[in-house]
Amino acid sequence: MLRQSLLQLKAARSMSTATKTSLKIGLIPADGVGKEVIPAAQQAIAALGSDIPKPEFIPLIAGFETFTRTGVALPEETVQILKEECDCALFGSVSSPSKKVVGYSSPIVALRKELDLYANVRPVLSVAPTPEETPAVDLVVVRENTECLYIKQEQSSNGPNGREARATRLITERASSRIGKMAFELALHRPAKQVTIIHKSNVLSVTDGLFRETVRAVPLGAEGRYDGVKILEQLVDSAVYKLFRDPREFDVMVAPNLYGDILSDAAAALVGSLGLVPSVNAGDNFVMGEPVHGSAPDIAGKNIANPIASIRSAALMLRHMGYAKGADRIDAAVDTVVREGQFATPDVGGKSTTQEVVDAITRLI
Ligand code: GGG
Repeated sequence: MLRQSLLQLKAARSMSTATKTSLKIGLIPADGVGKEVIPAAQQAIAALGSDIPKPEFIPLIAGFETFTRTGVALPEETVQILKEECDCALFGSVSSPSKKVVGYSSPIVALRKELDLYANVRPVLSVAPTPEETPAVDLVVVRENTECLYIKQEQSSNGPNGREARATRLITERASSRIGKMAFELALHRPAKQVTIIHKSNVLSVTDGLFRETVRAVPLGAEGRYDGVKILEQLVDSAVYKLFRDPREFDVMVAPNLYGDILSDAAAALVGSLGLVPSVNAGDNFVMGEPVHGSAPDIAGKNIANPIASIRSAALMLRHMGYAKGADRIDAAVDTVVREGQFATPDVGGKSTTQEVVDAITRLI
């Protein structure tokens, strides 16, 4: 089944799920529409009944609003509870200001680091008219999550041309190798079995060159494990062009942090809305579901945000932990609601509220 091939990393994980009697899920809605879509995902998980251990939801705070209230964007207590008490988590969306605010730093970037969630796995899949039909878009962006320009080492100074600003871009062998492995593992379980390395090493030959070389070397040290996986590479700019011309050329796309962020938002346009695209932030010991969309302040609080990206992120998180049956039930319910089209939020051309869509999905679960 297509859905099952999306994310089957559990074999490579140490997380033992078989004996759990409860599942502690940290909920961090953060800012804007996060406050509406995370409760939606909670409602979908709660509807699963005995297909997963009894869920226990732990509300946690982070975000720009938390910063304006408390002076801290990611309270230590949130990190501590996630590390010590939670089995997994769901994060909503954050509204970091575009201008520097003294003392503020993005809590999602920090969380990914704190929990060593080194991979952001973003499947982009169009809903087929019937389960048997081949979807027009079925790809996964595997985004490195801990380095690149997102290490946030920026400086400004005055120079002969006025103010100057510089940012350090970090690419390491370790991070490139482990994200490469994640991409190859995913590809192994997908029908097309193809990894495309996204880079710009014709210009950035040192940083992107290292990323490209290291990912390419992953199968060499894997004792034939990835022999059936085809490796391609594509410069990031032409990858975007190809993505829009013929998304079927891509299966698993593995990219440094910034390219992966941009590519996955772009790919979302191919399936109708950012409001449909889920992700998980995954490490070796923890997984956190997160819709790809941001906090959408223009529609926040209006009960019209699309809850599907969050609900699918919950399914992806459960699948990653080995709860395939629960994940399948959520995905099947979402597929039916999307296909039938009776309940749809305005971003995908409908008139329904967030709650109406969640209720329709939950009824089917
Ligand atoms: N759920 C994805 C999300 O919140 N996107 C916006 C984002 O990544 N913002 C980064 C930030 O505000 O720090």
